[in-house]
Amino acid sequence: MPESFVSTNRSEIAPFVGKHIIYTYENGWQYEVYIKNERTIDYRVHGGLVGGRWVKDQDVHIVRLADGVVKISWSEPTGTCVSVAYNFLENRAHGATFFPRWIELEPGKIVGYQNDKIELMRWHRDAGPAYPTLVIDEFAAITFVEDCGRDDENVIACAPEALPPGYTLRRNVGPTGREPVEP
Ligand code: FER
Repeated sequence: MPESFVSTNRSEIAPFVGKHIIYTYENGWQYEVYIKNERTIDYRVHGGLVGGRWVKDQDVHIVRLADGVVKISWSEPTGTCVSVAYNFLENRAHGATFFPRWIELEPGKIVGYQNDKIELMRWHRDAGPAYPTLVIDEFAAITFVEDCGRDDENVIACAPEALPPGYTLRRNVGPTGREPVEP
């Protein structure tokens, strides 16, 4: 393994593996994430700078911070780095995303299905410009949560625009985030 995952503790993060969530940042950017296993997420971007982007099999580091609170961090083939803390007790999240300058200049280059163009992404990453880094630091409200179990390739399996209308509007979290989630 090229990276160390020394913080990974399988039993501590077991409650989070399989979670599938939809959340919207206060700046309006909307994301959907499936925690596929202890090392991997799949995700789609439904709105914002890179709406239409979707990614499977992103290697991540997952750590438990407290009961119901998990932090997931990763570095992408584009050079973007992300660290997001999800609080499932209050259904809130906080993400810090560090975008290279080339993505801020031309966000369209990373839209679409990344897995078909990993080498191109690495090429852009190395071509840059990398700096100055664009830091996006935002809170988000989680509006949908379900448990899909581990390693299910069908949870995130198509482009955001191929989903049925209203897909991201289904919500099972109340307005304060603290109401019980429907079974
Ligand atoms: C998130 C914030 C940013 C997230 C993904 C990103 C999966 C990735 C951004 C990018 O690659 O452009 O909460 O969740």
